[in-house]
Amino acid sequence: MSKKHIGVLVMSYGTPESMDQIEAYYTHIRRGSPPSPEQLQELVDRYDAIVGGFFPLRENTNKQVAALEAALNAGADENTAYRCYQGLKHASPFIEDGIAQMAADGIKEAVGVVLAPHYSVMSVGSYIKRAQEKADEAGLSIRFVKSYELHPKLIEALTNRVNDALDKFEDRNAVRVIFTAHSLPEKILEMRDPYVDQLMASSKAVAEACGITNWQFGWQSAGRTAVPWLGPDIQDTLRTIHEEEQVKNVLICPIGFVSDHLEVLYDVDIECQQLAAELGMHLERTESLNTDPLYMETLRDVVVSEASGD
Ligand code: FEC
Repeated sequence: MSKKHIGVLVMSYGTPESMDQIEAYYTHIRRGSPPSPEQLQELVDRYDAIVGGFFPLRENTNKQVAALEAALNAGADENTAYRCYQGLKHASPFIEDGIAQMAADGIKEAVGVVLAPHYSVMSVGSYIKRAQEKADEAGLSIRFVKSYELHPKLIEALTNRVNDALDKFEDRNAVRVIFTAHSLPEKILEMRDPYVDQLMASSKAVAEACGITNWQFGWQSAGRTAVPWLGPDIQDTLRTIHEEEQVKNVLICPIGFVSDHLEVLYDVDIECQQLAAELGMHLERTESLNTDPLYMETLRDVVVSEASGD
């Protein structure tokens, strides 16, 4: 009996591959409108500051996709084979390229999953829309995992990360834990978007599993646009808890992200650390999930469950 091949479109934000690709990448994020020379320089400087010409999200996504494919096939029955394809939002191979490659390989049945656990129509929803449109064009049947913010293995992986990071402080009970995620334009609140509730649910589940009550939520990495974004921004939060509550020890857990990349390595590790130093605070960050086996098992479970129509 020949094996049933299931294609898995693993979608992620995407990152440039070299410094000279930053302009095209930024233009894509801005829906085709090129950045000004000043805006471009500012982004180039941020990439330069994190690793100087190396883009960690590329390698992390490659490793996550390879690890997921291995996990899927290790758990599959003898009649099923999974093949993972990358589909990136703002870089090559784009979401549409991943679908086209599946179709070219003769895949008829596929599942799409995003390397971001929380659904918003502006994030995961936009990945799904693009993939569905291309799949319809290619005659491919595809189902999607929409979110997995409370999967027990994801919560366990994050709980381990928070507990490990709390051990870096002298007294874990004297630490304010701040869960963060990428801000989005405030208009999502009028759209009954689940993003905020899902982030709060994950944060609460991790806090409970760690046995901590001294925690709050903060937004990070808001876009540089004229519209209002969800806040308060993490930097304002740090200033407020310093001034109003004299908090000295802070742990940031970027719960909305699953990899080391610009928004973690620059916005938290450089910007927030600089501010914490100015304020005399001890700031730590939880390690990113990257290829944490529990995260890979989470992805495997949600893909298998979607593939089987559960
Ligand atoms: O390391 C890297 O090269 C890429 C890091 C990166 C990740 C990421 C994830 C998310 N974003 C989300 C929403 C928006 C919205 C805008 C926006 C803009 C940028 C810019 C850069 C950038 N994002 Fe991003 N994001 C990353 C990087 N993002 C660079 C452009 C300059 C700037 O504003 O900083 C505003 C543009 C728009 O309207 O589209 C909105 C969300 C996530 C988390 C979910 C996901 O991974 O998809 C939401 C990683």
